[in-house]
Amino acid sequence: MTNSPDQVLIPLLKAMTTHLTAMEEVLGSFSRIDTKLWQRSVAQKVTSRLNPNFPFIAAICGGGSSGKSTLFNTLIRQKVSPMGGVAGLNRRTLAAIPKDIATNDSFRPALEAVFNEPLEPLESEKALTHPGTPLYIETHNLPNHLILLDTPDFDTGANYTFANRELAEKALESADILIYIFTNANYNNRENSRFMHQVLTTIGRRKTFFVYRVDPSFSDEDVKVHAATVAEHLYDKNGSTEILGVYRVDENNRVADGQVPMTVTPVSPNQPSLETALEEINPRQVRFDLAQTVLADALDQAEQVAQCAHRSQTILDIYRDGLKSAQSVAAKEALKHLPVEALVKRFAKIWTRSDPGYIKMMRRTGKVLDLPVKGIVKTYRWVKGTPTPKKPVANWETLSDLKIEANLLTAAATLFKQAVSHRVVTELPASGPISQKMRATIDGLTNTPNQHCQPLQGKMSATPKAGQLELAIPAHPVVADLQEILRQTTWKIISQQLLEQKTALTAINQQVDGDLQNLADQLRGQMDLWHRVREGFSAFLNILPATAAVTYILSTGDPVGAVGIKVKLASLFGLHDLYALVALPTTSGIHKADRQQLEQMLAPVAQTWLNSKLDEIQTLFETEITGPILERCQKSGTAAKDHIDAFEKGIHSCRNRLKQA
Ligand SMILES: Nc1nc2c(ncn2[C@@H]2O[C@H](COP(=O)(O)OP(=O)(O)O)[C@@H](O)[C@H]2O)c(=O)[nH]1
Ligand SMILES: [Mg+2]
Repeated sequence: MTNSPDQVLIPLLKAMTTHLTAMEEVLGSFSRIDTKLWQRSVAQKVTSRLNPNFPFIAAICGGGSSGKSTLFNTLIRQKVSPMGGVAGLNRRTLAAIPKDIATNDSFRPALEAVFNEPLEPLESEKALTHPGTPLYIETHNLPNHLILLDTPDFDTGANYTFANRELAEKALESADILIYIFTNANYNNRENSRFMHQVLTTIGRRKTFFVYRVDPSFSDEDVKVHAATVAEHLYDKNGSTEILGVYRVDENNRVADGQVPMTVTPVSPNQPSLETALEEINPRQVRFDLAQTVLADALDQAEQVAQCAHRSQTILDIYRDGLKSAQSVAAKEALKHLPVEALVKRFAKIWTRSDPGYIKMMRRTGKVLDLPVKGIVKTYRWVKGTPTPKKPVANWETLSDLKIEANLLTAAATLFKQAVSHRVVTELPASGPISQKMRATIDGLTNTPNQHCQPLQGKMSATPKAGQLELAIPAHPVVADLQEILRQTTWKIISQQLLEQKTALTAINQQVDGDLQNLADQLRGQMDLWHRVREGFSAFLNILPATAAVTYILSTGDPVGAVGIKVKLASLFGLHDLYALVALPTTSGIHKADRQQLEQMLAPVAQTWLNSKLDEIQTLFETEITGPILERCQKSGTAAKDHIDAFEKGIHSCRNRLKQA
């Protein structure tokens, strides 16, 4: 046994509505499509109505004083709705409900879902002249499946302030078919046609009866010609198929005086009266047609909405990557002047601790112990072209301390600015796979703007320049509140907290100590490689590792990669100077092969050291500056993705179901 369409479609559409709400909660407004209208339309025109026994709703609509209330009273054969007087008299929808339906409690929730509002009985005629929720009366004079609505004028109000428009719109949205009544004065009114066009065709196409109130001198042909014009305005080209029948009401002063009801006459031969036509409507057929067109339109729109949600989520991802990249760049800047010297000293200490006895003895003579560091400093200054200060050891320690502070704060301030800015501007090495992916994504977003989606909040670009990829990425609206909180946080507090962490940052941590120890062991283990080196070897050993480490680290100019961190051997000094530095203390003592060996051995330890420092600095930056924003990006992105996926699955399943129907 197959499920009926409602058993499948209703839960699917309900779930889609929930996911759509969640998507907008997570990502903010990402689409220009009116998603509230979408949800309302789906609820009113599809989910509430798939019950085959649900009553059929026909709404009388039209401009002010065209005779809506008079027609309503005529069709229910009761004088209930106030007629005449000033235009815009009716401020509420009045529903005439067959007694059977009105007294059947099971229809009430469904009816209220269709109106999207509670439905109260009409107590006095006056109530209709105040705006408010729809009212109803019970009647015996309508076919028992039909509910008839008298709706507020949609065109009253001066200077295009249509006071009733919203009220009318709601009432018309709830109807299965419309009975459009117009006069010779307003049948060609552009604004009225535009409004009706929108109501009838925005989501799904609804069919209409035309009632034309004319001077008795008009021929039926005149009426038909004018009706065709109206049909064309309302439905574009193939409007005639949507018109269920054209009727005329001839002007009659006795009607105006309230003495007799309207006489509604068909304009084509063999055409049933309006009452009969209404009675003969097959609600299930009309509703099925409507549900099909509504669903087809709603699913097309849903697809656009999903695309926009994807877009928004992609922009969020890219923004997060951009901010992370900016953070890496900042960490690298902060690291630029971290005390490489401390690392070198530490290595020298570890090295000498494991010296064989005879070398220890040599050291105790006091000749070489401090030499490495002094030598390095001198060499460094020599290479950089700075004069050697009188007391180098004491001075550079303090100097570099200040430098660390300055660099850390400068880098943090740069990152802070990026984090609160309406867009993040950063760069990545152009060649990596991440850069290529980012560039493709950004190009994709900027080259194919989607008119249904909210436009970007600022300029987005990926520009290759001198081996780098320059990125400009607008901040995603989901972090706006966090950016504001960050803006309110004083920089003074952030900088103080950063500086408190500084000592911990510069201290050589245990992991690096272990690495240095390993390096020392390795060097010792491979000393036979150097056995060809001359007599001065032992002295050279004191200098070599420290010098080489400094050289190596100084020469790795760009340790920061896009998302991960990588050390690359781009020389600060150039390869020539690197060798000059290594070779300087022992000009004749080291061979090319040994140098390469040395470089290979030093690379991992230098890398470990840099990585651990970069990690620490990035952690510090995240704690003090970017953490909440990055976390929001991550969480919102993941949550959005789940809802978008579920929403898209819903579209797919509904389409399958429609195909089977
Ligand atoms: N002369 C004439 N007046 C009519 C006819 N039908 C309605 N009217 C008048 O037109 C005015 C507006 O009618 P009403 O039903 O209140 O229009 P509504 O604003 O569209 O609801 C009232 O004064 C009616 O009496 C008609 O057939 N002939
Ligand atoms: Mg009226």
